[in-house]
Amino acid sequence: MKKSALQQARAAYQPKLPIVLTGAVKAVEGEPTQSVADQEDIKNLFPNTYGLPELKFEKNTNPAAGKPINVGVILSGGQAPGGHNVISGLFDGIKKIHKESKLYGFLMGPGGFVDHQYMELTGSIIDEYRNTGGFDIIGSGRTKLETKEQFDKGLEILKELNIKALVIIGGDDSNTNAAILAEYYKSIEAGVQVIGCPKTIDGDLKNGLIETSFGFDTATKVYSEVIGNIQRDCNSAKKYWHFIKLMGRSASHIALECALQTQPNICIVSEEIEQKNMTLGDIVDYIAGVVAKRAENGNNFGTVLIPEGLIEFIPAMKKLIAELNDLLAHNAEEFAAAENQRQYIIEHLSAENSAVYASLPEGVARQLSLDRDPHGNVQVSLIETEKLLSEMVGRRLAEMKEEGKFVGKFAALHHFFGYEGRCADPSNFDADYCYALGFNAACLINSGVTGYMSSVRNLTKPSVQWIAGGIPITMMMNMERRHGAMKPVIQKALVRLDDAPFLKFASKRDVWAVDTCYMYPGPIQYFGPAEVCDQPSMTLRYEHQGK
Ligand code: FBP
Repeated sequence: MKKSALQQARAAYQPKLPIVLTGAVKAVEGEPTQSVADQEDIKNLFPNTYGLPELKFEKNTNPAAGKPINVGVILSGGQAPGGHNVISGLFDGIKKIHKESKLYGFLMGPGGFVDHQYMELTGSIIDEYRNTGGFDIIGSGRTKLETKEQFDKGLEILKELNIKALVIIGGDDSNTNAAILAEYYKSIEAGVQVIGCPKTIDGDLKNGLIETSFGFDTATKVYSEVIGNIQRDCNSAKKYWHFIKLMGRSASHIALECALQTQPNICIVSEEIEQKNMTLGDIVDYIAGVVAKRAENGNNFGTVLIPEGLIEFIPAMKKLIAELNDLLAHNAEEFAAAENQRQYIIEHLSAENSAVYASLPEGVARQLSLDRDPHGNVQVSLIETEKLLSEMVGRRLAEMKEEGKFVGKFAALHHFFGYEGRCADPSNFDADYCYALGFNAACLINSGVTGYMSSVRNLTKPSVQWIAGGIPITMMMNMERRHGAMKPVIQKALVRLDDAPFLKFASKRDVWAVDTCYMYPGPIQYFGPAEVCDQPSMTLRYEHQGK
């Protein structure tokens, strides 16, 4: 395959490992752990893997000789920059344990595991993909692993290939699957370890010991570059308001990080909308107010960042979606057969939710009733919130004009940034972090544990100083309603309004709204001074400063 000059130079990049992982390691046990909530329920559901201790790797001066081990790997869910480096780190890690070790990749996500679609990942294949973006080495998918039949079917191929450990690289839902699989294999003494790795550009799979999920750093840098470019265009032409929706199914971490990097006029944070019990009308009034204020100063241009998940956080919409999820889960066939599906929903919802649903524009209403993803989530990336908001703002401004409260012009353009950043070549941060997560997963396998997530932390320090270990996945779990029933799932980490990144944004936004304070971060740099190339996300930096 022909490679660009940058691809060739990146292929030669050697990710930097935490110093502790460069030699032999031993796992040192910390305190036993508890789940974040619903301890009794989680304990009962995970009798074999609940309450395990945190692990931290330390130098081992007297290591035992390693034995060859066969390992399987699955990429699960949405793409995130750095997945290939997790796999190359894992490959190098198991080869370091013993050069006869083998790595098998299951194709197109968990589905490939169940259907026995796989390939052996050899050194020459791995070398083609080092430091590259994408998940194309083996592909990814969203099949949910949840039934005993799937687990048993998967076990057949693990036995056939003599695979003793399976690494699942995924987000909260996929790591929930990893925990359930680990518990099941332990309960039947299958002799297979299951290890998870924290992946998702959304940045919502984190806690004290998982400081960030991989891919967030690169994706937000890509989006911030483009937002910066739009802002420069906007400040040059001075005639458009740009409504920019940013990916992130639920939490607003991506929008917030991009706001910190680019200083737009407006950034909506879904978690704040929920906490302040705001309506769609309140959000529209706020945006229209800023547009009018800027117009008074002759500035008929600006930028608005909108998190993808906003709709689900507007309290009235949240209630509606919860009831809609149950309605559709329990009446799937009847709904599918209904002649007028909108009418069917209006007739079957409670009066309050029915009124909200009926008031929605046709397009949004239809999108809310479309198929859920395999984990039961509304596919928010299909809902065009950026257009919905700008249309409503346009209408509000027309009213304000009649009342003499708006004197300017309003012309809106729309953008949605998501897929543009998910497969970018990983930043140096993600290249190092992902390689370390994969290599560390091999160390967890070598320690014999199961039901753990690879944990690499101290991430605002140079990568050689990072701390490596593992945390029991059950520690991150609680009970939530999914597909109409209570299920154990990893708790999503939403933006905290009392945490440093949001507080920083909140302290600046009024000035950014009225004045034009745009920042232009420019493209990701891979070679050059550390302050240009190796800075972690602002979210991570503020979170660490805040501690
Ligand atoms: P993961 O949670 O699987 O990492 O995926 C996140 C995400 O990129 C969301 O930001 C987005 O809403 C969704 O995937 C889009 O899904 P799809 O790739 O199936 O279109």
